[in-house]
Amino acid sequence: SAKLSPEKLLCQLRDRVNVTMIQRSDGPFGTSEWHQYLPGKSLSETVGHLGRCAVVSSAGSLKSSRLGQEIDSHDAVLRFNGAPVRGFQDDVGQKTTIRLVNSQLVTVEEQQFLREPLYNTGILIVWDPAPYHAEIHEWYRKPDYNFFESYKAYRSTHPEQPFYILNPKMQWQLWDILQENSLEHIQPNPPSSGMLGIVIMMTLCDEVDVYEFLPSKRQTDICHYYQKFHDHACTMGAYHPLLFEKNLVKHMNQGTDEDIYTHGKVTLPGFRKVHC
Ligand code: NCC
Repeated sequence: SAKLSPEKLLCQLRDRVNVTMIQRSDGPFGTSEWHQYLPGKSLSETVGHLGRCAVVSSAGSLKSSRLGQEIDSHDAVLRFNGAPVRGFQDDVGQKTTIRLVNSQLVTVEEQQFLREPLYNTGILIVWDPAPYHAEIHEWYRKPDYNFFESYKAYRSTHPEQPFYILNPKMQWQLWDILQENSLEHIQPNPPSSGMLGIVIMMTLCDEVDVYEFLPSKRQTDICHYYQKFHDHACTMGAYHPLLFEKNLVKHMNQGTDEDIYTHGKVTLPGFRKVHC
């Protein structure tokens, strides 16, 4: 039910969604205290120019997919939250270049987050649901989860590991495009980590392969490939507008329906390759 052509939609995403990380110049982060915590280099400086990238959803349908080698053949791999690789390499690969985590994990599961070696690989990015188009000051005073202390604690113990805070502007710029391209009203909740990660990789890479965001023939109610927990809402969405995100991604897919069915794979162009 998307209204724009795939080409126009890609241009809208490229031109209206500002993927930036919190910097020292962002209002409340301009203090000398924050100065010692925020990474000095920008994300694009840290990762460099990336060619082919993979985004690996955490869906249960990755189980028994044997996609590991294919995923690892990419220049960079993005994973989400606590999604493990150890013990699951055959299905999800072992490379982790970027891990996008939500602020709930960093706060509610703080002890695990600070201790689990899983988080010590690659570049970390944390995001927090902000009020609709809120100013950065307003969000800073009232984040959805107050993850700032946990972020600082992690930075103190792992000063060499790049760890960014996603600028919350992005989530609503993306949500607006989701809403404009859907016939129904979407609940005003931010996009899922999955959708945010896809757009982050589109800004960094020439081409992005997304695995099991659109479910393959292995579609299942098992929520995650790493847990025995069943919930239909994991694939369809409850809080996040996941169904609308999936429709949008399907609409922009440059790969084949066959690739979705057999590999759960969607191919999207990086914004550098989009000509408007
Ligand atoms: O489950 P979650 O998501 O960590 O999954 C990461 C992304 O993978 C895609 N996904 C996942 C499962 C599935 N069956 N199909 C999928 O397409 C989604 O795009 C999803 O975003 C999140 O988005 O951050 C989320 O985080 C969890 C949870 O907070 C973390 O795993 C940390 O424990 C949320 N679950 C709960 O709060 C119970 C989930 O709603 C969203």
